[in-house]
Amino acid sequence: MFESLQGKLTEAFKILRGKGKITENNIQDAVKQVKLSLLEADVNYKVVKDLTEKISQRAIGEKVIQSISPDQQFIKIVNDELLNLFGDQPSLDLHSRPAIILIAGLQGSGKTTAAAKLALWLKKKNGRTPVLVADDVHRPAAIDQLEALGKNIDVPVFSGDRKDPYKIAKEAVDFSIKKGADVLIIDTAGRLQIDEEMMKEAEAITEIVKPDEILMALDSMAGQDVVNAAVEFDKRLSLTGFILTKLDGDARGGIALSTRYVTGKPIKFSSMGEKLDQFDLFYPDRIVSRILGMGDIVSLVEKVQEDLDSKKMEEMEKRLKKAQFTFDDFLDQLHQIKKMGSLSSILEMIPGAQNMKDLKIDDEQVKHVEAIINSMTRKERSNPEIMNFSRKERIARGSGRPISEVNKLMKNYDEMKKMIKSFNKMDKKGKIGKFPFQMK
Ligand SMILES: Nc1nc2c(ncn2[C@@H]2O[C@H](COP(=O)(O)OP(=O)(O)O)[C@@H](O)[C@H]2O)c(=O)[nH]1
Ligand SMILES: [Mg+2]
Repeated sequence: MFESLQGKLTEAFKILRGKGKITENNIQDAVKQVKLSLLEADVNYKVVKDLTEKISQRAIGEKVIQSISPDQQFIKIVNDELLNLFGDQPSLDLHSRPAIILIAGLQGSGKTTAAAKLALWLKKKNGRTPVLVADDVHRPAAIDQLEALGKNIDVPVFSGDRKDPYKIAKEAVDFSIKKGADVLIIDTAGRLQIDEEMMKEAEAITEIVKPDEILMALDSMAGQDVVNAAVEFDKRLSLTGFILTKLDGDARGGIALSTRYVTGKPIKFSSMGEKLDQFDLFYPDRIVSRILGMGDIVSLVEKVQEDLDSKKMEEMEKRLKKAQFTFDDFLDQLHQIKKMGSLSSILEMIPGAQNMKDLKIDDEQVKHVEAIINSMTRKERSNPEIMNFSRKERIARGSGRPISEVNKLMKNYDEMKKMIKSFNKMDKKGKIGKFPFQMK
């Protein structure tokens, strides 16, 4: 999977190989090649635009690390931004008894196969007792197919009267309760294209059984119009996520990279083969490392950056004593916070910061602040006093945040600087030894 995208991205990384450092000039060629690679892999143009803007902003803003070459540093940036695109490891909501999962999607997308694979996965990996529901009544062969798969994995299949999808869905719930099953997986009908009748049927089944999870099977080898289908299904059914299927084929990557961005809904499972156990949770880091094929380099850069982090903390302490505090420091602090978990939970742990909880700094805001600082040039970060209106305007554009937020950050920065001065004073009196966000 993703071989061709991987090959093209490697070309982009080569552009920076042998260069002394990343500069605003040489980065443009590499970013352009990344853009072309993604477009050729059928990634939605909006996704490509957003992703490459972020990559470019970060690459320009990134500090040079002597022991890492520019291409390695660039690979890490692309890696991180791809990971951001997929978001955190998604979770499943299967707490109700029985929990109900509805599988929807276009015909041939792999619904029936995925339903059986999911049943096996829940049984084997989670100790659940699933029941499969054959609710695709339009093609009798579909019911037979699910029954055969069920037999194969030793999971009961309910097909009721094999005619009325609503009645089957209703009766299936009673059936599973009687059977003592704790999870129900409903396989529904699909069409080759979005079809009003099919949507209405899926909507009505959803109304009847109120599923905990509504997952759409997405053929990762299909063309870009599948992303539009995903948007439509989500509009009508309020999906809770996707199952990416046929990842064992020569998928170009477009579907995988576009759906999360376009719908905002996570990919929860990946299905990669004809065998029923070739199915697992979707792990963003694994898929990104497949797309880049650069796992070793990514871990190398991570390691170097971690080592630098501890050195940086020491340096920071020195700078704080002198009350020098740049946006680079600000960003470092933010990264430390992100590594440690949410800001509010950290504030609770800091002596003397309890009353800061009222500040209600939410993690979303932290992300915005990070986006703004990432859009600053290196010079702006280390000399915040050079900030003027046109710089702020550019930063606002680059980070996708309103200029009022940039102004607010500048104000916060000034306050932070003042606060550090007073912390240093307190330090001398022996009251607070460390800057609030620092933990050792
Ligand atoms: N190679 C491969 N084939 C798959 C995968 N999932 C499904 N298929 C095949 O794709 C075809 C359609 O799958 P099916 O589950 O019947 O799709 P449905 O129409 O959405 O229910 C069948 O031939 C499946 O064997 C997969 O992950 N990898
Ligand atoms: Mg089917």
